[in-house]
Amino acid sequence: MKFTLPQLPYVFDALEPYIDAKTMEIHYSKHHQAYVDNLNKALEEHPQSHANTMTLDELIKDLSSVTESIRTAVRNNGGGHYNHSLFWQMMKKNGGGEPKGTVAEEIKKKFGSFDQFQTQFNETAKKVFGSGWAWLVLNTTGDLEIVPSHNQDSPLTQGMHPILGLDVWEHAYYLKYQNKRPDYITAWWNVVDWDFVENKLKKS
Ligand code: MN3
Repeated sequence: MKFTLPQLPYVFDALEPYIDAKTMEIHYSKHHQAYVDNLNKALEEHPQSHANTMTLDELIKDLSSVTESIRTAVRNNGGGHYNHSLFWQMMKKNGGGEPKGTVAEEIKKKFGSFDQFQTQFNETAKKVFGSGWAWLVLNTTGDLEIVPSHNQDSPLTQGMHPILGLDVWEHAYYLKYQNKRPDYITAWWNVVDWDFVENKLKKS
């Protein structure tokens, strides 16, 4: 199976001023492309591997069944491809605000209020040491939970379903925010696509 870069659902400057056009362009067309290319390369070098017959979801869900010699490459690059493909869809121009519908109800039920949820999510995102992500997931018992992940690991590998995720790798914000990750996190809430999150929750 040959993987390809999915179309970005908006133009590079759509999320300005919160996410600048240059960062979006490099993040999508260089970083994400590299994950796709390196995933394909690892699989091509092992044409006999069962991994070549698996979908991206299957690879990430079932990393342990991937041939050991390419498991790390699939974990990092397949994870990068999977996470970024989701991340682009979790944002939109004129997004943000507070969620409605099921997501809003479930967040309130689990975290007490949207503010409390946001505070806890922000803390998790700030505390990721080095490169990684902060996620809102449906955990293995079907509850909402906020979890971090390192590098390009996906909660999917742990049997959880990511509903919303924030890339806190420096490549996601350094051009505009430099060392000020908290400012990037605060700005990012303005572009969250809660409709996508709602649909993701219903399908998970
Ligand atoms: Mn990234």
